[in-house]
Amino acid sequence: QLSDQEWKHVLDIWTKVESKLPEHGHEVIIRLLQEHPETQERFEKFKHMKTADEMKSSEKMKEHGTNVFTALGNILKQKGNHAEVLKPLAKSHALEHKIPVKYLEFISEIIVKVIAEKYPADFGADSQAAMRKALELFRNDMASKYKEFGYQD
Ligand code: BLA
Repeated sequence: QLSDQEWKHVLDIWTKVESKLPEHGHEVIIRLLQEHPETQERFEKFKHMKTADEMKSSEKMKEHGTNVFTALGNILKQKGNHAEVLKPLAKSHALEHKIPVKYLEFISEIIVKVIAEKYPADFGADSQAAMRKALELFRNDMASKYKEFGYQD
């Protein structure tokens, strides 16, 4: 779990992220698929795309990035009490999309990197560490729900 100070770091930087949430979400998805091409195979609607330019001009991908960052923001705002919000997400990711925890690690690293590039002055070492901790908590709780749903990655 995170301290009050750590949650404050997480939610303060998230306020900045929300000023351009669709753009930042879109960029994270593009970087995930570019840096870890195996993740692209999980997306029926994106797996045919060949170039980063194609991804950049895709409104559908921007929409997915928006959904992802909106969901993540809703989770972070629960400050750890996210069981209810996580359950349907863990269910779809375990049974429908089949997303290994390793891929959640990939996207977590990219989220921290992209935020650090966009907001260097507001996302110092303490804030980065707090965000990493929040994303780790999210992943751990996803992983235990995966087990409940019988998904072993
Ligand atoms: C779909 N992913 C979704 C949806 C949400 C998220 C809200 C739509 C609703 C649903 O199907 O449950 C949420 N996705 C997230 C969050 C993160 C994220 C919170 O990436 C990260 C913090 N999902 C993953 C990862 C992959 C992934 C790492 O967490 C990629 C390998 C894939 N999510 C994925 C796929 C869909 C999806 C394939 C279905 C997309 C579609 O066809 O519409």
